Amino acid sequence: MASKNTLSNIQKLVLEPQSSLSRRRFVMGAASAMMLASLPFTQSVLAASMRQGLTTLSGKLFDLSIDYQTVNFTGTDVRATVVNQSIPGPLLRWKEGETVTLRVKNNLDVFSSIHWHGIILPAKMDGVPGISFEGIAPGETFEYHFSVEQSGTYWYHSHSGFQEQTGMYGAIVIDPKDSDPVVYDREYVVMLSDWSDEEPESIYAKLKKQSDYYNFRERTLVDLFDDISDNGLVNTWNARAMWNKGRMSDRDISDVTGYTYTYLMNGNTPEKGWQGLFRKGERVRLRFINSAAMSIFDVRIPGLKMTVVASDGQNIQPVSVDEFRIGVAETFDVIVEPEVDNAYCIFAQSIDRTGFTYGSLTSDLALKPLIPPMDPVAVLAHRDMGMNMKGMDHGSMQMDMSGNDDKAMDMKGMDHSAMQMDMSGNGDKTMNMKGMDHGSMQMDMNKVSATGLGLAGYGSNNEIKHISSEFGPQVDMRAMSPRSGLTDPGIGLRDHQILYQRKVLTYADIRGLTPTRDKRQPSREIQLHLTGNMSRYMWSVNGIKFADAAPLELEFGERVRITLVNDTMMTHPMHLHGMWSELETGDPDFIPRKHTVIVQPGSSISYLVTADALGSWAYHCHLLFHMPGMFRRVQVNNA
Ligand SMILES: [Cu+2]
Repeated sequence: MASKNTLSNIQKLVLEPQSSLSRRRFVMGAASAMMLASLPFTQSVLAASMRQGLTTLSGKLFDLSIDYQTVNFTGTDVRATVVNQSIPGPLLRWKEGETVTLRVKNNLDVFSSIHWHGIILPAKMDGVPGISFEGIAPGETFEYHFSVEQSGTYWYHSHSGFQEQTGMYGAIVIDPKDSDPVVYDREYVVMLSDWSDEEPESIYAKLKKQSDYYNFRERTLVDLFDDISDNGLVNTWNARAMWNKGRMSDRDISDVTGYTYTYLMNGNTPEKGWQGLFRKGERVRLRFINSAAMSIFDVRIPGLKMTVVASDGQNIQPVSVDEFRIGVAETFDVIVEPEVDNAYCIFAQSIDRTGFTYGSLTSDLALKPLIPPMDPVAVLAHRDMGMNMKGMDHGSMQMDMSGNDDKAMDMKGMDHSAMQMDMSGNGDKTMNMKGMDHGSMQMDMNKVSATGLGLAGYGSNNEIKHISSEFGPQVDMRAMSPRSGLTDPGIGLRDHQILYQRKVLTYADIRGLTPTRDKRQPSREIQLHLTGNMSRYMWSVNGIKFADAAPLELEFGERVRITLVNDTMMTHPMHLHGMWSELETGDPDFIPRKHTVIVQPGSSISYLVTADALGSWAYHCHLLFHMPGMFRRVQVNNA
């Protein structure tokens, strides 16, 4: 581990918090200004682009069929469920302002459905069985018909059973009605997914029986002796006792891992690798979509800076990064500008480092890219349990230091927890949160509204409350002092700036490109806790699983804040259908709109919602096997 030789770097940063922060801001600001200047609103050049494995369908009328098909990704023939005979299904290309009709024929012997993820449309076209329609019966054709009021990168997938895991997903690209503010010469969709030869029902049953079935990264006796020699017996014992008491594993990052999953890029296994061509000097737009059932990916292209230009289909102020985390169902568009002939590796490793997929962006199809090794597996720390670092004993601090994550935090674990995170080079102090001792320090106190809610754009000002339904055997953890989910690059990425000089995207970096549409203050706030009992593999919201929960009622037209508090040790990508989730990243004038928001373990995050879509909508964790429990119906009623 490199923990010792990075100490001095961390200390240096800690000593110069202000200068390093303002310098980072300056650099970012300058880069953004430059990008914007070089991005006049001119027509983008849509060069003839090659998409291996993705068939593109465009126009206004689409015939899609859902079928069983035998596929072979690993050497074994397995039955898949597919759209138009391919995995992924066809890439659908729409145009903003047009009306599309999609006739979807279900040839399975069970009900099926297609949900258009991130598309704003009438409730009955949303495609969620039991919420917005009945589902598509075997042998039936359902006709979806709606007008397309947005542009960008999206995707579609089945919302029936676990069909998504067995191949039912595809990309959607919507060309803007007017000129595209993002200029590029060539574009590719990069669709990431996870494939298993196991039936999803069998994976789920195994998790129910033994939640760590796929986790082979539990600590071993050898680790124990390493810890003791590094940290001493007492400290190690204290640290271990805490984890054991909670019956939790500090390496429990993913429920389902590379043990059963093969990670795919545009339907290609890592053995095959996907290839995209470029000519040097071109601006290449890569539209990343995470269409996995259960896998969160960390993406980078060694040797190339990525300028993130869109998040969940929505243009953002360009941010230059070396790496980003993409939660299940999120999309990010990036621009890369390779200046030399080469084969660059588009590398996507799973959050738990049990596997990866890759493709190459190459000037010559004969060239093979250098595939980098995966980064070390992260170890969960106290902060991931939403614990305040204050008042922790030295034993626990020691434990964190033995890991390969969180070093910046732990160095200062003694007091200024909020500032700590910023020192890792990814933070942004100006919008810090609740439950943190120094969060309020940076906030302009005048900006706190009379209602006590906190102003639009800045997130919640309310206290974190664990309500009575959160107590019981169905919940095995509650975050006592949840951190901000904004400034944290996430487990396993926090030290990448220091160790590898990789700038990792955080939500705090995201600003909308166009001004906030609804500038109203929220009239109320809904605090929702993401809860679970890990060892029983039970997932819920506020301790109540979907089957027992009342719907969440919104009044048509109201502006509401939703604050999500993650009381578990897993990262949950939360997806609200039908309406935008306007992430409060600290700039009320340029609030970015998302459809899926990652909530980091032991952290909280807030977004605003304008309830402008009548009817019944789904709201859930997008991890397929969390969805049965961690799900709510959202009902938007006429006032
Ligand atoms: Cu989840």
